[in-house]
Amino acid sequence: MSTTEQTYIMVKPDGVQRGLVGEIIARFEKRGFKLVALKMFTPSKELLEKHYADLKEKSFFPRLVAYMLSGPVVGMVWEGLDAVKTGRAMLGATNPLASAPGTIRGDYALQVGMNVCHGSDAVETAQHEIGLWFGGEVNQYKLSRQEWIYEA
Ligand code: IDP
Ligand code: MG
Repeated sequence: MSTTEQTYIMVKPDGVQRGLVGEIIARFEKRGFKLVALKMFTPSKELLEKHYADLKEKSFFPRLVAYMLSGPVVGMVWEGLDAVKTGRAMLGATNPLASAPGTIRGDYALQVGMNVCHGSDAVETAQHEIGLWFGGEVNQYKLSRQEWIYEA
């Protein structure tokens, strides 16, 4: 667990269409995480197949790729203490119906095939995904509010 851990968070096409980009960014900002990369993408099928390579044998894989191709997505990298696990907790469960209120999916989604937002599931996965989407290029800067978020 480190204060410079990074996670890849991506607002999916339904989240973009439903006007949830600002809301999702605001939640990570307010929690205390530092934004180090942000971009809207219209991803290729090949990129999505790489991003979801671990799921390619699943019956829902073609539908998942079609869903992710249905509009632009907004990818971002957030940095901070335990960012990967905390990001997943903020997202909620994969199935929105099993997500607690107060989580992103628990507040804004109902079905697993339309669950608004992606978050990396492990530190190594996050690094792999940041490589895929941003070529590993993230910004380095000091966040002035950091001393009001982390103990000395
Ligand atoms: P995660 O997004 O919570 O990490 P994964 O198991 O990695 O969940 O699945 C990736 C995405 O694939 C999910 O967010 C969801 O959009 C979709 N998905 C997962 N399971 C199903 C399913 O059973 N039916 C349809 N889509 C699914
Ligand atoms: Mg996953």
